[in-house]
Parts: sequence; structure tokens; C-alpha cells
Amino acid sequence: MKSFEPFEHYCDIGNDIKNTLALILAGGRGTRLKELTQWRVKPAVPFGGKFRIIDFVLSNLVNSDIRKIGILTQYKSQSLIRHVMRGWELLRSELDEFIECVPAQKRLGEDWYTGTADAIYQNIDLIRFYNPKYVLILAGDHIYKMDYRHMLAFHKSSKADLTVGCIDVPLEEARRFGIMSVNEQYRITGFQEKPDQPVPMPDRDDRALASMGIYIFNTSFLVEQLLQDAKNEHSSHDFGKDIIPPVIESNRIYAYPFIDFDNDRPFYWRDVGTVDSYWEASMELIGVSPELNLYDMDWPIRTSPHHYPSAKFIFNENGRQGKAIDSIVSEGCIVSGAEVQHSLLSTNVRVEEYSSVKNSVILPNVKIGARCRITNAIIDKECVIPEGTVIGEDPEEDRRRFDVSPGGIVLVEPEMLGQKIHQIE
Ligand code: ADQ
Ligand code: ADP
Repeated sequence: MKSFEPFEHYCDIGNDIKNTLALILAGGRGTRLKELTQWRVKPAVPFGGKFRIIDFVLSNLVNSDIRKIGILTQYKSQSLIRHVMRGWELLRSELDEFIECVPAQKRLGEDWYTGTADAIYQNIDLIRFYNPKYVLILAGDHIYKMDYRHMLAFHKSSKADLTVGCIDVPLEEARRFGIMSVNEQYRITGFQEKPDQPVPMPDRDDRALASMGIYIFNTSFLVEQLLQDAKNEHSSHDFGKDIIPPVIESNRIYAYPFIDFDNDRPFYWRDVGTVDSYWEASMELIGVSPELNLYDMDWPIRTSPHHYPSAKFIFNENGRQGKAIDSIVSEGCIVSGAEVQHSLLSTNVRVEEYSSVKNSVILPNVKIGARCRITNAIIDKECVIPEGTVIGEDPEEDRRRFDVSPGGIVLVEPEMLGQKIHQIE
């Protein structure tokens, strides 16, 4: 197989899309995001100024016309549930459309969800109730734009029992993923979850084919596998570890390449799992033509509506101009006699006079007092930065007060500033 072999997969999916139930796994904490996920689950982490991470997968579903959606939550789900309830009521129940948050139900003597397959198994009643033809299982913590109809057409035309979304990744990162090998028709011939020694692609010894953690199952096949796995006391009940490898030989398991064949490279897909990758993905948005285009009205990313006034830049009394250069500034922000450079200000941020903010991501509702200098930082929601604070200039000092990532990004949380969190979001 050549590294990227274009393939024909057009197939009329007719009403199948309406017969698909999407289940979003939104339960994992995402510990590598440090304090950003101390109070909220990773899909609820704000991203891109006005969005939360889960908005990307929800927008993909709605834009793909898949409107039967269950969100399986577990860890610190309140912030996520509130966001979904406030912002995602656009679906119409009279048309059998819904977005439903399904919190983990801990039953007496039983554990919370142990692995991803267990999370689906514990909601098997939901699957039986809606009785869809296909179940699309997704992670709630990835940033990308994908039309799942293409994948469903591929699944159907391949007559697959299960199709796994895949993308090629650098070999040195491959140990974080489920890694597969495929034949020329993209039928999976080998699958290892997070292997110590990942197998490179045949024609690219620096890349490996990774699972995106996106699965389309024929419902009957899924139910059969879940019931079987639930009986196996040695299983960790995880799709990548326990469900996929044993069925490869006996069943039709395919890989759907999320690859832009016109440009011979993978589409944009990011797991902003660490403080550094979160900062980098945010900074990329500021660039002239970012790979992730949030201004593409053909594929709008929706979120819960805010009712803030427009951003404002004002002169202070001494005639010092408030300005933002090479930055994203969201609604509700006021930059007063201060300078913002190559930074992302989320909704409702205040920057007071003589302050500067550079190469930084400022989350919603932050207040930055006068005469502060902030560089290479992520400031979490609700922080009030006292007048004269300097962040990002002296690594020793930063380490003493805040959290500094391996890449040198300073993460600032209200608690580190001695501020009480009055609203856990
Ligand atoms: P990981 O990302 O390591 O690998 P995992 O930690 O199991 O997989 O999380 C997958 C998704 O499920 C995340 O969105 C997480 O929040 C959620 N999740 C995890 N446990 C959950 C639970 N018990 N209840 C509800 N939600 C839960 C997976 C695949 C790999 C693949 C990568 C791609 O196993 O094969 O390469 O995703 O990122
Ligand atoms: P962009 O607007 O990102 O330049 P396109 O206009 O080609 O890209 O496609 C819009 C979006 O539709 C892409 O971001 C991609 O995620 C999705 N898309 C395009 N082709 C496919 C495909 N074959 N399978 C799944 N999704 C696709």
C-alpha cells in the first residue's frame, strides 16, 4: 500500500444518517491538563475564545445531520452539563432529535465506568430503546471538523461490522494511540492499543496509522461484543484494548482514513491533552490562515450563546491607547490603555492600563489589573490578577507561585492567587 492511497467510497446513505445514534464519551478527566481539569472534565475546558472543547464534536454531529446524541459523563460533569443545557437546545424533539447528557449511574456494589466499552455497556438500554441501525461512538475531547457522513458511506460500502476512524501520526508519538495496519481496501489486519513498539506505515517509516477513537458499529454487532466483553472478568472493558483486537480476523473491521487526499496529508485533528499542546493549538488559531478555520460558515462551530456587548479598546486618561495586535479578542472584553499582542482573549476579559499581555491565552471572566506584564501564560477562568503582577519573565519565581509546563508555559489558577472559586465551571 502506498502511504496515502486515495479511495472511492461513495455510497448512498439515504436515511441511514437518521438511523444513527451518536454516543460521546465525555468522562475522562484529562490529568495532563493539570489544574485546567481540576474542576471540570476535559470536554468542558474553554477553547478558542468562546467555545468549549465539546462544541467541536457536537457541531460536527449537527452539521453532519446526526441529531440523536447521548453524552456519557462521569468525572466533574456539572460544568459540561450546564454548558450543554444552556447552549445546545437547538434540536427538535418532535422530529426525534435530541442531545441528552447521561451521567454515570453508580449502582450499589458496582464501579463507575471502568473503560470506554463499559461506559457504552452501562447504557445498553439507551441503545435498545432507540434501536438505531448504527452507533457512532466518539470522544468528547478532540478538536477537528469532520463530516461523519463520509465515514458512514465508507462503512456501508465496505459492508463493515465496525469502522474505526484513523489518521497518520509521527512515529515518535504513536505510543499514545491505538496503532493499526491495513490492507489496500483499508481493512484492518492488525491493531495494538498503545504499543511500546509501534509499527510504521509500509511506505513511511516515520509515520504510523493511529485510531482516532471514533467508531461506527452496526448495532447488533456492538451489542453482541459488549455482552460478551461484560462477562469477561479479565477485560479492562476498553474498545482499543479488549474489543477491537480479538474481532479483526473473524469480522469485517475497516479503517476510515481522515486524510485529505487532494493535499496528501491528514486533516486537522488535535488532542489538546497537555498544557503545551493546548497553548500551541490556541496560538495556531491566531495565525493568518490557521489550519482550523473557525470562520468557515459552511461548517459552523456552535456554542452556548453569550449576551456580551462587543469588544472595546479605550484610551486611558493619559491618552494611552488600548490595543490588540495579531490577536483574537472575544465579545465582552475591554482593553483599556493596555497592549495585547499575539494573544487570545476569551469572553469578558478586562485588561487595565499600562499592562501588557503577550503570547498568552486568557480564559473567560479574567481581570488583569493595571501595570501587569504577562507573557507565555494561560490564565484560567475567573482569575483576578492583582495590579503590578509579572508572569512569564522569571521562571524560578513563576515556579514558586504557579505551574510551569515542560514547554515553559505558566498556568495560573484562581487558587494559586489565593482566590476562592465561587463558581465551579
Ligand atoms: P485514549 O484517548 O487514551 O485512547 P481513553 O482515555 O479511553 O482513550 O478516552 C477516550 C475518550 O473516552 C475520551 O474522550 C475520554 O474522556 C472518554 N472516557 C474515557 N473513559 C471514560 C469513561 N469511563 N466514561 C466515559 N468517557 C470516558 C483512545 C483509543 C485509542 C485512540 C485514542 C485517540 O483507545 O485507540 O488512538 O483514543 O485519541
Ligand atoms: P477546509 O474547509 O478545512 O479547508 P474542506 O472544505 O475540504 O476543508 O472540508 C470541510 C471539512 O469537511 C474539513 O475540515 C473536513 O474535516 C471535512 N471533510 C472533508 N472531506 C472529508 C472526508 N473525506 N471525510 C470526512 N470529513 C471530511
